[in-house]
Amino acid sequence: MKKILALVMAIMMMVVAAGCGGGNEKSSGSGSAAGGEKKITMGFSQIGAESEWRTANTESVKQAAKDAGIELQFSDAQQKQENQIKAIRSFIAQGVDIIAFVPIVETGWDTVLKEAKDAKIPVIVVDRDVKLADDSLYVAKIGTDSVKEGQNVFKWLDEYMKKNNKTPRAGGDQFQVVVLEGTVGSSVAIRRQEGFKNAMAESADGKKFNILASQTGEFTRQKGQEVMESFLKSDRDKIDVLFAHNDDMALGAIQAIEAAGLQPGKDITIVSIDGVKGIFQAMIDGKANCTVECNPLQGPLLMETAKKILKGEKVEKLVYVDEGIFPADVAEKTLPERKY
Ligand code: GYE
Repeated sequence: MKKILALVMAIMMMVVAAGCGGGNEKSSGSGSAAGGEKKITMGFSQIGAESEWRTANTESVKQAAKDAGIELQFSDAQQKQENQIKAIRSFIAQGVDIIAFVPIVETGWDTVLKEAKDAKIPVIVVDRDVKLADDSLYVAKIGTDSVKEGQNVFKWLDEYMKKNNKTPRAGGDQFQVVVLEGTVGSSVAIRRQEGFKNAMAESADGKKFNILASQTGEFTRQKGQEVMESFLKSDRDKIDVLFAHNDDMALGAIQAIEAAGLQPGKDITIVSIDGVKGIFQAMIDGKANCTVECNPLQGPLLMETAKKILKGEKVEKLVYVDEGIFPADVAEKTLPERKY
């Protein structure tokens, strides 16, 4: 009798255990509707569509949300911080589970992020940096290292000029550099410039370079072309180097340089940042010399981080995505592998 009772109990325990197992599997269905969990809603405020890079960034976020089964409320700010603030307020009012945004500029976010915190909605900063009095207003930042990108631009440039026995076009002992900067007040423009200048100041060869002019081209092809035209109007026969904070501005500038009767990539050495397909083609055509990669494919890491935060898991405060450097001589081989 005792034996039968023990057997019945053992069988019962097995049934219960199996039931629990099934239940667990269901609830760990990583937020997908099929998993029986409530679907996560993310409010995402994007800056706009100023560059090829930005388009790739937007696509990455949208695709990754789909793949992760996250409902994305996507808002395009058309290059205006006030539109981003409005979007974040509307995400709060809707009661989304989590907010992510690309800060167009560094400052001016304290109030709205405090409102998100008070509403207990976690915030992830994507791509660019924010400057806040209280860093606890966001949980994590996913992006790229703009200072390092600027440093890498200078390092590549310094070596390239030496290796190719370049001499200043207008004579003298200094290369004349013009810079097309990104959006005024954006962390990316500030830090890329800082990284470039610091590397120049620290290098033994730093004195061989002079920044002749530096102005914003707002990260767009159109503005890059216009500003390059004005640089060429005053210094056509002096400019040795163009450093563009992004590839799109370099692509616009190439047109201005050709229109001025000069050869881009030869008369003027061109180095920019991002690594979009357009600049790879320009390098293959001999019209640009190097791109320092800035990786826009941040969607998957963003979704993974969002899920961890909502599960109450600890996440890194700052994560940088991987990036490389691509001079013109590897462009042809690399272009087919480029994803953006
Ligand atoms: O380099 C530029 C874009 O914030 C890193 O913004 C990003 C920059 C990127 O529009 O092309």
